[in-house]
Amino acid sequence: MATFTFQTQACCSQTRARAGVFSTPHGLVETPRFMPVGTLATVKGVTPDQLKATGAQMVLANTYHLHLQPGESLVAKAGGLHQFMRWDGPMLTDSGGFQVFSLSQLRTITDKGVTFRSPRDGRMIEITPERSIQIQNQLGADVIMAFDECPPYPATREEVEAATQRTYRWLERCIQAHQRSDQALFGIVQGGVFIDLRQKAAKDLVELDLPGYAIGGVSVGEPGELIDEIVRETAPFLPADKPRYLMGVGTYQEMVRAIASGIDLFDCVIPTRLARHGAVFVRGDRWNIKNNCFREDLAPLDAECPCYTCQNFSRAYLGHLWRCRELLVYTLLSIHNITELIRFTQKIRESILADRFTEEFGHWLN
Ligand code: PRF
Ligand code: ZN
Repeated sequence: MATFTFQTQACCSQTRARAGVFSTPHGLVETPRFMPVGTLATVKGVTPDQLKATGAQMVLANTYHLHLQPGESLVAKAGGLHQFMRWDGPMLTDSGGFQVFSLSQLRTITDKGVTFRSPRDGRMIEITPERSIQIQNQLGADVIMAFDECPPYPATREEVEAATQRTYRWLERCIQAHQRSDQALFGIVQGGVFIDLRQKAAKDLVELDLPGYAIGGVSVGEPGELIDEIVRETAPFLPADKPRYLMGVGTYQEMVRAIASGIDLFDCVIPTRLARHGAVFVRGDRWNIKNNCFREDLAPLDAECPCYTCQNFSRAYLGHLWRCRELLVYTLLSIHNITELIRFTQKIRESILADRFTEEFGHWLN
């Protein structure tokens, strides 16, 4: 079954960075690459056509949110997630485990699964590994994620070890429950900040020979240096011929450093969330469009940015829309921010292909 393949096109001669192509039933993903998040089957404020123009290839959605509303049965009835939201490119769904832990109250975790109170209507909901896979099979994304337990930070070694072992037992059940060969099930490495637990988890996962692997449980409040160390010490244990995905990470610096350790895929809500607060990424920096210094500034956000926003509108116009609370500003800032983060990973990709990664991006690594 060669529905999913990952081919390495180039490896950096000085770091573990690599450029590759991940092939899915809905098209190719050129790596390294940032994936925009469309939690509720929409990347907030952006139409699919606009999303395509940002350079987005794979887009993420969330099992937890879509199960709560509108429910996987409706999505399946509509023809699956691709058809429902009209995104014809590659898609990935997260399993819901992490979202239950971070978003719901009154949750109880047992070996069986997780029970929590719906924030919508207060009824009790149970998600087990089998249920998560069943829901993801119904949603129909190209890549589906294992149901995992992401321990908080800080947590004791005993707590993290128990969560990591449970995540492994859950993964075995996910593999058993998975029904569709046109969907790739990725395993998730947990292990908190304990490097030996991470490495053991990675080795155990690799034996299951999955089509891709993720590193989860990072960027949950630990210092940035720990994220770098966890990724640096874990990624080498994951197979070179499968994609590696660092979950929930998407700042410039974290991405460059993780790419240098061999990570291929990233996702983060940051471009759209910041846009809703008026914040924009401009060439490695973060500005706010509300700032008075932009009031009469007729330049685009970034003269070198190819996005629709920068090709058509000035900082003064965007600031004007913001001050008038015009809805269009969310769309325009989101388009720019998504384009910017994807373009950043795309430029890194090109530098790896030319073996110029450390020359061009080395200043991010120290
Ligand atoms: N597990 C899952 N999704 C995630 C995470 C995780 O650990 C994270 C942690 N950064 C983000 N999204 N399933
Ligand atoms: Zn732009």
